[in-house]
Amino acid sequence: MQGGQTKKPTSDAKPTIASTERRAITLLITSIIIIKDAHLTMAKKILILNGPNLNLLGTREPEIYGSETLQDVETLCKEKAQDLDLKVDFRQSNHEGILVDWIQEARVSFDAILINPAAYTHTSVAILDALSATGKPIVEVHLSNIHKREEFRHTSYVSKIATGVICGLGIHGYALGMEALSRLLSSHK
Ligand code: DHK
Repeated sequence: MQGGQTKKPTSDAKPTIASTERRAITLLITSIIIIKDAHLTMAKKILILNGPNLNLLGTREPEIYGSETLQDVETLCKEKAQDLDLKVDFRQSNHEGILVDWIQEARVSFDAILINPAAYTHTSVAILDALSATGKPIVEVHLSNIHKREEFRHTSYVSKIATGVICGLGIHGYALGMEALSRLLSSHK
């Protein structure tokens, strides 16, 4: 180079170590941003559990529990999940141990739990302990207003750990519970 001329960079010029490092760092930062965004936009998974006798919904004391079936409740929850961009897994069991196993599964496979423990609400320390061990947001839902009913239904073991409780609003309570969980999950990103 003479007379103050600067050398034009040519396209076949070999990248210096510094520029290679810069490119690698840019690539790394871009990948981190993409992975973080993907994680934030990934649909959250809610486990919806129903306890004993809820398989009989629609025919069981409709004056208390309503005329909708458990299938209707599942359909409502799946529609609500689409609106809220959530994934749901909807299950029912008449067996306490099966409900405990499913709650334990939620420790690694779900972000939150919506549960109608039915009669186990008032009796099950095992379900309370399993829910406590998840460390996840939990909404307890009841179709009927348990506080307007027999004395023994006024106590809920599950309420001792639940983030929130909804009762007395029929199957609409499930949709409200899902909205509450959606809000809780989006504020815990
Ligand atoms: C359902 C049951 O089966 C009862 O045992 C609970 C609850 C109330 C409900 O209202 O959904 O006491």
